[in-house]
Amino acid sequence: MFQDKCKKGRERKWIYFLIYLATLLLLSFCWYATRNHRWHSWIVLSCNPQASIDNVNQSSKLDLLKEVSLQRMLYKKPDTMKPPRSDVLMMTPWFAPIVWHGTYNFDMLNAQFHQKNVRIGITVFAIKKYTAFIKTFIETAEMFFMLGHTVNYYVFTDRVGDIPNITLGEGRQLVILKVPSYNRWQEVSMRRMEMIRDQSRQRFVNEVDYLVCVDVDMVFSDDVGVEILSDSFGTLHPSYFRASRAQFTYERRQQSTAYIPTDEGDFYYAGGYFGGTVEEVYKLSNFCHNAMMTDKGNNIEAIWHDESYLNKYFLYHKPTKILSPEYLWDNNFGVPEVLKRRRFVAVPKNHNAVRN
Ligand code: 5GW
Ligand code: MN
Repeated sequence: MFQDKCKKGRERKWIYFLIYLATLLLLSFCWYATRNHRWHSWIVLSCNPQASIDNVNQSSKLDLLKEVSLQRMLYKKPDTMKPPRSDVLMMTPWFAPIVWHGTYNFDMLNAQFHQKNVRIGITVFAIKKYTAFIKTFIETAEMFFMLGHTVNYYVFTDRVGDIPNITLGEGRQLVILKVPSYNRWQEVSMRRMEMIRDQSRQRFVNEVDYLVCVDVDMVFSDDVGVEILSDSFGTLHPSYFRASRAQFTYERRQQSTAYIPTDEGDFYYAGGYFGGTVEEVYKLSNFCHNAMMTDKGNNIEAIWHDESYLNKYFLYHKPTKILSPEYLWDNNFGVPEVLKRRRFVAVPKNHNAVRN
């Protein structure tokens, strides 16, 4: 009798223990499942080479790859222990090259881009009296800008009749886009983003691979080639490339969408020179235009107009390449030692004459 009781007690203990275990298992399962774990993070596909004869006949994007390869070239070996320039920053912390003379081999880059048959669009705005700058802009671009490549000049203007006839080199053409002119000069400058965005969608995406978006009150005075091309690129502003964060003239009012706090910012990018693939320029110009419209609705306009919004964009969408001030210079600042080339230089303008 006593032994029987003991046996029953032991059995019950076992049952309790098993129930306890089952509950524990159930609870841990629930916990695991709710934590969004996937029991299986892999899938099994059958890839039997014997059975893949059918697959060979199916086309793949990779079958259409074009080979890009260099010919034999003679050049000085890169020195792992010695950077080509030690007086300037050549690479950002997010591994975007900063393009300075002497840091790249142009022949290598040019050969690669040639094989890709790259098409480049350069956008420029000549509204009202700024049509006066178009002739020298294009004439000097014909001497220095992307020589040997396919180039489309996209001239946005309100005065189509003022655009002169200029003979262009082979593979180069001029496209004139008639646009409205805004009264306020700030608006003339800012609306460029909207027009670049709209034309990127409608036209540029079908006609070119890269876009270079620049000011028109400029002349080319040295080579500007494929070394500038990348998914997205900005240019160090000639006035601020040595400046501290505190000196950057970012928008500092929190009410504006262009606001950048004083403890943020990498560089001060110039509004007059940016670019990239059509897709990236579309994203950039769309962001800037939308930010401007939001501010307009709140009766605020960023301190340096489109440039302020561009700087906000590049703070959180880091450019994949950065151009040194060689690519956007103003001779009023002299010629510092670090500047080995002046490739694109501001035309001195009589502000009163041209702005009224
Ligand atoms: C007019 C008055 C004041 C400021 C800008 C304009 C203006 C600019 C204009 O009347 N027409 C015009 O086409 N623009 C476009 O905006 C040009 O492409 C010009 O290069 C660009 C930026 O204006 P900029 O060059 O006067 O600005 P900053 O900062 O180079 O002096
Ligand atoms: Mn300008």
